[in-house]
Amino acid sequence: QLKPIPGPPGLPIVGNIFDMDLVTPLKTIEGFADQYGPIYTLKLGGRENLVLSSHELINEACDEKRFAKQVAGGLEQVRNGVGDGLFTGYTGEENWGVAHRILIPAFGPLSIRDMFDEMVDMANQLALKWARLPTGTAIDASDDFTRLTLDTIALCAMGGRFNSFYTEHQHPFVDAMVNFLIESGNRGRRLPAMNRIPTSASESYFKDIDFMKQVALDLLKERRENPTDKKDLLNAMINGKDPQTGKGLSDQSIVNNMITFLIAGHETTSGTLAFTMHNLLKNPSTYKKIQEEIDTVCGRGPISLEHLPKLKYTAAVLRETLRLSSPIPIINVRPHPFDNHEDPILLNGQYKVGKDQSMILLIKKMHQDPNIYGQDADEFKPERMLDEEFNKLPPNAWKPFGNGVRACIGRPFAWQEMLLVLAVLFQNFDFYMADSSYQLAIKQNLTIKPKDFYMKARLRHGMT
Ligand code: MNH
Repeated sequence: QLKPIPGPPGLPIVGNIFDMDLVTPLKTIEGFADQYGPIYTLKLGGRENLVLSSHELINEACDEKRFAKQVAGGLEQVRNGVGDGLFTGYTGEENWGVAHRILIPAFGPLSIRDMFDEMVDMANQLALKWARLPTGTAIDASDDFTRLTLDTIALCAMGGRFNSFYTEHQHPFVDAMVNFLIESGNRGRRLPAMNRIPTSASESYFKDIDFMKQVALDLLKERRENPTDKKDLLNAMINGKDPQTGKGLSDQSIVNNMITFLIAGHETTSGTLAFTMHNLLKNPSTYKKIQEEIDTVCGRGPISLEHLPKLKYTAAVLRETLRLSSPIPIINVRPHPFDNHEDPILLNGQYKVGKDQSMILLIKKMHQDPNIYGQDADEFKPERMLDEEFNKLPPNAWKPFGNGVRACIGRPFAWQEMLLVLAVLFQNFDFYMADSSYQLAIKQNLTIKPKDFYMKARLRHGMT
């Protein structure tokens, strides 16, 4: 029995573009989910998308035999800058497979452990900066976490020192990247013909792309001129051969993936850290618990790799933050392009999906599905994410790192970095909201972050 799929009516040809909040499109997409329910249609960029937000439907859409990642809309526009790099490779595209197989070991837990000392270096730079601020300075959390995570990925992955903590402004890569991502999103919502009109926006868009390429090329050139046997991502890309095809990566592919790592490797991690601080400061009992755990496990000496797996509550805090504030709130799939599908393709046996239809999985909304997380689904309660509870969650109920073969390759990297940073920060500082009446607002480009969230840091004892 086919059921009709509701959705905002929109206009002929341009669809729902005028319904969208231009600054925070996520607001509109979530708002329609409240209004139209767990599946609705949204017409953008000349395509009709299905937006799914219940666990029941998203669980079905995560079946990789039937559905696969779709690179469309804003993400397809990101290809203007990073081509067939890992994040933006089309399903089945050869270069994606080659890069994936070459890079999987380089992102594995063993390689990540080797990066620990460099991660410590960066975490200490952040702590030193905050220790030296005049008492009572309001810290823009998203801003300093961006410095931290960008410098960390550049150093650990490709041996570059961006030194963002030593300049008043962010590294110029950040500006170019932010504008590039915002404009990619805008282009993805427009009709293709509109994007061919030269405008000042498109002019600076392509300038930003050239700038990011130059940053990556400089790092590549530097490495070629000063070879090391460091086991990092850049060396894996320069020297690696795909075990399946014997192929290596072209310089163009290396640059595409370097920019991909510089972007994907810092936006999400910094957003998660900023949301984490916000959630802890808004929920004082959780703040107390994380500080106690870090004091007990790490004491006042230097943090070591062995401490990290013992930080059980801290891990739960991160999981709970990723649930409520998924920095990538949406992923896109479509019926698998290489599969002979049942006809018609049905979701839940009742909703018809077109063979080429885009499906927007609203992960952040699913993370508040009361069928999974109960009536208090919108509250910050890390206890529900301690190992025992976490491991009992049904399949595909917690998806901040995406799905299947296209899930995040940087997860162990991000996890190690975030645990370490929280340990260093809570060991050394007491934190306060700069403005206790602050209400969480969100800044969106490819990812979401807290907007205008300021906090204060006071040294607890001398620096450790
Ligand atoms: Mn990451 C893919 C979330 C940290 C590099 N990442 C994804 C996806 C999500 C995601 C969701 C899937 C996107 C999609 O389906 O379109 N990533 C995160 C989060 C964090 C994160 C929440 C931190 C917290 N990611 C990192 C880090 C790096 C990285 C750190 C690099 C060092 N992520 C990637 C790459 C992909 C990806 C590369 C694409 C993988 C692929 O498709 O092959």
